[in-house]
Amino acid sequence: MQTRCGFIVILGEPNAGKSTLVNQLVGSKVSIVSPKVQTTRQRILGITIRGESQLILVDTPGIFAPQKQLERAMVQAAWESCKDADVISLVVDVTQKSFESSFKILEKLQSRPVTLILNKIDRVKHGALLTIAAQFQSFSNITRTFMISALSGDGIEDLATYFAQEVQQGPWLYPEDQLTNMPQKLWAAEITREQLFHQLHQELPYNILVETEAWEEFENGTVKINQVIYVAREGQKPIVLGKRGHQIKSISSAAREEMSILLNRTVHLFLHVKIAEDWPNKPAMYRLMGLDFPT
Ligand SMILES: Nc1nc2c(ncn2[C@@H]2O[C@H](COP(=O)(O)OP(=O)(O)OP(=O)(O)O)[C@@H](O)[C@H]2O)c(=O)[nH]1
Ligand SMILES: [Mg+2]
Repeated sequence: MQTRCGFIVILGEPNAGKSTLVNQLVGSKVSIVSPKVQTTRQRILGITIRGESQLILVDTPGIFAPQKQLERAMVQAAWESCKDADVISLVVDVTQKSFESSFKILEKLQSRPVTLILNKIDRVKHGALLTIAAQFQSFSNITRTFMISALSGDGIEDLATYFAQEVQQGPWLYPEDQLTNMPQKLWAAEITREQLFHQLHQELPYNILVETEAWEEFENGTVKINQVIYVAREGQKPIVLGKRGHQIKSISSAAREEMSILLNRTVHLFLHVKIAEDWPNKPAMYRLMGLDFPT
């Protein structure tokens, strides 16, 4: 068999549906998803096979005008993913009122060929979709346009077939059954962070970092996972804990349940909230997330 393999970078504004798309293509949850912007913080690989092609999908943090250090690190990670990409794709949320931010991303990519992915088509009428597609016509670096719903899976297989043709001939870089490059401990930290994004509000999820300190497997098949939730200021701790620990219990049980389902075994999850004063400005903390401190 003449195999093919390549890196397909998934770029887009925050909340465009990049992680949803990667999970849908891989057929498993490799990257966390939330209704809030800036959920994904680092580059995450989702690996999948179509025919003779191994597609290495690179989920990235959303691209926007960053202000804070963490935001700058995230946007930097997204752009750096393009360096060794075989295919660059741009996911656009068609429910947005303006596509200016997506146009800016396309301009920055200059002459590099881009696959345009219009996402969330389940939310707009067909006529409106054609008007939106027309707005991207002036970008001559767009090689193909796909219209999909990452959520329902509509249009996904045509996209996968296209990616499979676009990657170069060469050996597969990962074992056939590998779905991501993410270490288990980081993956488990992400599952908890997803719950923090779902259950906490305003600025709080953006000031939280989760570290898996210990992952212990027992002979009876159960797993014990210890994690630390770092907040950036003292005042944030009581909010994460909630009244009589109500909030942390709810976060813990939802994360534990999700881990149990995905790992298909019993998980015992222990969460501890600690204060790491002003951690978003501390380079050492970035390593825990797999991010470089912004330059
Ligand atoms: N209706 C609809 N919602 C979608 C679709 N794709 C994604 N979403 C929703 O859009 C929200 C954002 O999805 P994500 O996959 O987290 O978006 P992202 O681009 O990875 O976001 P960041 O990581 O923050 O940059 C979630 O609430 C998804 O359920 C779609 O095709 N249709
Ligand atoms: Mg994401």
